[in-house]
Amino acid sequence: MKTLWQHCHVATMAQGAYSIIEDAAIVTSGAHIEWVGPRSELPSGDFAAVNDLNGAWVTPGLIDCHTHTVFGGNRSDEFEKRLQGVSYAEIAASGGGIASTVRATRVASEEQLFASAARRLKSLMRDGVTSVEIKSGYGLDLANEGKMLRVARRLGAELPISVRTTCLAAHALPPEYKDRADDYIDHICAEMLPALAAEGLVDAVDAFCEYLAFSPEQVERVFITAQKLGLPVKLHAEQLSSLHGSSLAARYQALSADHLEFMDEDDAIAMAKSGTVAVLLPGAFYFLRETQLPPMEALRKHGVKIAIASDLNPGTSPALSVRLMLNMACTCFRMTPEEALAGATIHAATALGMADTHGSIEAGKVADFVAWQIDRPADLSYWLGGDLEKRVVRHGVETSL
Ligand code: DI6
Ligand code: FE
Repeated sequence: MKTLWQHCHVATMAQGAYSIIEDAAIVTSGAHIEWVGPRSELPSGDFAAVNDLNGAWVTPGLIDCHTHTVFGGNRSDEFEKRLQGVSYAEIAASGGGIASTVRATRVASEEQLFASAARRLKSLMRDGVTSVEIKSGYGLDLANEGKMLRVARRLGAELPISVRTTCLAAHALPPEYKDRADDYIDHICAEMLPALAAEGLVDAVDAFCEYLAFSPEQVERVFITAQKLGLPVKLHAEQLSSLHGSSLAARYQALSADHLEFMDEDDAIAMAKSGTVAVLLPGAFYFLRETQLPPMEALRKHGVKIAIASDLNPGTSPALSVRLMLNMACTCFRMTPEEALAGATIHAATALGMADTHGSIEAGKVADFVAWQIDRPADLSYWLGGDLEKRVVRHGVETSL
């Protein structure tokens, strides 16, 4: 069953650039793209349906490659405190921060977590997101990390969005392990990761490498376990200080290292060598009112692929729009709209290990795309949020929310 989509321009995002085809046509066959090119070269064929896109600009479906969408409660109370001058680190040290979300997540039922996460996810989807990564990391014990990951899987099964799960058990120290971080890491490696992986709940393994979380040595033990289980790794690194977690991630061929404000040029060289994607999270930078900028010139100079994601989480980035993140990537990090869009499509797909099938509009890939009623692709990082007129196609089928 072939479907023709025409009267559009396409920013294919192949090779990480707009790679524009004007007056284009797209042929989908089932869930896949069979052909894309200038309409004048459209191969003849029988189409079960012909869709007029009314002059839209078509881009790949947006991919949000770093989120903590599943969590209990929220932390707008801490937001108010921070605005009165209390720092994120001080709030964390006094039992708030991640620990307060852990408490709220542990007491929430799977049903409650599903309902609140579905609301947030639908907000991202209304903004053109067709694939998302969702991390655990607010359960911090086997039962509750499993609960979070099952909710993430269920979101992917019940909503028209592809979900990649990441186990972030090494996000913070649970209260049961106070002052025993090494014991908690042992528990993650010996019990939690093997059990969660055996249940098929884990697509990748992440950790928070930071002075207020886990050391590079502790992270390395988690990576070694992940490797034994055949799972790819990624890392929260260099967000608040420089521990060279990004170089460590590169040594383990990590899919990505994320945040990175405090990384240096040697880290960039290591990441370029291993093909580790730099995932920048402008929402967290903005929301924490950080001033240290990620080293854009070093990343560009060494050819590190750069992705942009929402980091949707209750503490540092309550961001419900990827397009708003594209704007912030441009205004805060001085990225170009083209780099930003590549960061939420093809490079985000690479950061999730799914670039063979997703992230660009090319024959053979999955037919996930958005037809935007905009004047040019830069509009996607120009408007500050809002609801742009669009049609979203996932797996070759137009979705509605
Ligand atoms: N870095 C972040 O920005 C989030 N986690 C992390 O490792 C913050 C999570 C939170 O504050 O709840
Ligand atoms: Fe994060």
